[in-house]
Amino acid sequence: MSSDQPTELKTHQPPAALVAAARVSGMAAYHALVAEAEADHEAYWGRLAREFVSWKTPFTQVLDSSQAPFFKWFADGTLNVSHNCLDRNIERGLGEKTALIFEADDGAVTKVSYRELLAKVCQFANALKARGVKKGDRVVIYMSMSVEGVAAMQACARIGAIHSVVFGGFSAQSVRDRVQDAGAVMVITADEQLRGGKQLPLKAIVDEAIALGGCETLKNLIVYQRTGGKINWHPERDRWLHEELAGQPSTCEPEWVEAEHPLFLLYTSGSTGKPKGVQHSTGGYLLHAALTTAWTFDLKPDDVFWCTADIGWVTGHSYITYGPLALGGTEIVFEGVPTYPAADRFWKTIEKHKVSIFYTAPTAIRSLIKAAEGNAAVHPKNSDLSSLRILGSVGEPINPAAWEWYHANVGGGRCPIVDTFWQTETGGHVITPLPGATPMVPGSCTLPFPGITAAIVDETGADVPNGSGGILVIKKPWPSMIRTIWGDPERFKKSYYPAELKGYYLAGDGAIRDKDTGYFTITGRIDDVLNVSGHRMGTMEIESALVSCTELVAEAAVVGRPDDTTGEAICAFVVLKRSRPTGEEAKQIATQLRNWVAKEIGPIAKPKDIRFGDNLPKTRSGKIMRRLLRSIAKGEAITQDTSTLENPAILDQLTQAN
Ligand code: 6R9
Repeated sequence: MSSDQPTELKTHQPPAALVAAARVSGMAAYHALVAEAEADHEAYWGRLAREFVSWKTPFTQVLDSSQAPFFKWFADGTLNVSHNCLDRNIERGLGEKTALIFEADDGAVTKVSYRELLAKVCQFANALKARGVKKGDRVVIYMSMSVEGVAAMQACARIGAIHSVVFGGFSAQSVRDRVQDAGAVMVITADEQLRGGKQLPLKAIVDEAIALGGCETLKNLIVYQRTGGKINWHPERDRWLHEELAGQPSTCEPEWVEAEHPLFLLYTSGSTGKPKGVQHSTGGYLLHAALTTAWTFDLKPDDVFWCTADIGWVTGHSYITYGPLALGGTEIVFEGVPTYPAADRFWKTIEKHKVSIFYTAPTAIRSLIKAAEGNAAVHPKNSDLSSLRILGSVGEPINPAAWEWYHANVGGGRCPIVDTFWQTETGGHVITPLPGATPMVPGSCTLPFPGITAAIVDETGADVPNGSGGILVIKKPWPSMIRTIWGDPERFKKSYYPAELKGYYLAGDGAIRDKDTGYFTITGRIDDVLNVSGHRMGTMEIESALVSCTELVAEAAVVGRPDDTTGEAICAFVVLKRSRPTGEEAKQIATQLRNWVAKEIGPIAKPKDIRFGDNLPKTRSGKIMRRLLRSIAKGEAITQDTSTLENPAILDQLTQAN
């Protein structure tokens, strides 16, 4: 994306009417907040924690750095997240307000008020307690988008159980690994999920995961009946959700937990090894989820908010299950896919529910641009999108061309786009425009959220001047930061607080700040993490999945290459145990390996390209030279120094292989 650096692009000012009414109104207000945080970091966060969160016992200390980098926020305060999201809104008079608008795959709509959602969550919480789930227990949730999925998360929060949602596209092996690592006592799933008119298995995958072994901590499996499709039943272990809920009281005293009590684990990919369980807190996490929903999305009482992410990703946690509900908002929970029944589903759904704030991923926008260019009938201009006032983007850099299209065709030229940079580990937005303040430059996530001390440094932790790229860090701790990696505090320290970076949080992305504006542009991961359609995947993870096909594969190296639609595409270079296949046979084996990876990790990890070689380019010391593989994958001429290569001839072979 070097050809479209933001400095050459025009700046878009937020519309005056929006600025006038915004929660953070104008750049002066933004700078005042930044200055307040700079003057006294703790006082600033303490003030906001009192304003945005309701505490059972007020905290007396904001930040405890005594065991850095294991920071504690608001540690002696107690609260309950589900009380903040539900009861508190009812106390404010919002009981009859719609909390969730469930838009099913087939277009059926179910509206759930705050009062109804509270009753459902309480029943669910009581059902979990009846099965022996208690504070601190881990519960894996493997469900598609549903009211029940949101309620399951809130119910865990209500009783102090720690949820770990696993995205419905992950394989049995991945489910097993997560259940095992978390030591989960329960899995909540559905019989099947509905996506794009198709019924896809969920319960059957959990059965398979358990059959793989290693899930000894698991006592119960609760199954939400979504489709009524045929499933196997293990009466000693499996329970229907509707039977568990029947007869449970619709009130449940919240479990008041300490602010540092873990709210959830969410597994995400890193540069080495298996996915790691990112652990989030209760108090600090809730504060940032609520605060960013208020300031980045300017959420107001009349808004209809729609975040299209899945609850299996952090975006679904912060901007479906927690942030909007903490503010008493009304939001869409969407079960389907953007292309069903046609590629105008997003636009028709915005029109149908008069959505005013719409938050999606660049990969979805790019594929809908393609669809609209190929078929005028699904172009957003055929839908009434006048209810929209703010648009958002998340998950990967949005290229300026997609930004401009989104702005003009979806936002009618009048809606600011908040390009929100953040990570599973950060809990909420860390660099983002504020819609009623920040002038926007397409392709740039602009400026740090007030109170987030984002900066760009070199390998020694020294600041680099604007205009020079470097490593993105966050200098001071912030309330919603990752607390640890579940069961592996050493890995937490090594991954995020490496000794050479002076105690700064290492994000894992490269970035550059504009010389004049100081605006940040993310240049991509600096580790071995790929971003495919906004999904994070470790190259090592895919490599180990490939080599675990021991019958066929001797060695594999995985790299990313740019892709117009998915951002990055997965490219695998594979050495087989047998001779190098060509033609039809190569195609067949490639298909077999793709399916293998889908089984090991999930379909999202299937390599797009698989190339076979007699060997891989290696240095004399035996290191695979991934930078050469990246050039080959991109189809670039190799200009790098190859003198340290042991086997230079392999480059020609891999370049030609397909
Ligand atoms: C929220 C989420 C995190 C990684 C992150 C970065 C990329 C996310 C971005 C962005 C550029 C943005 N990323 N948002 N890159 N601009 N607005 O996506 O969390 O799944 O943990 O991914 O995604 O590379 O490090 P997660």
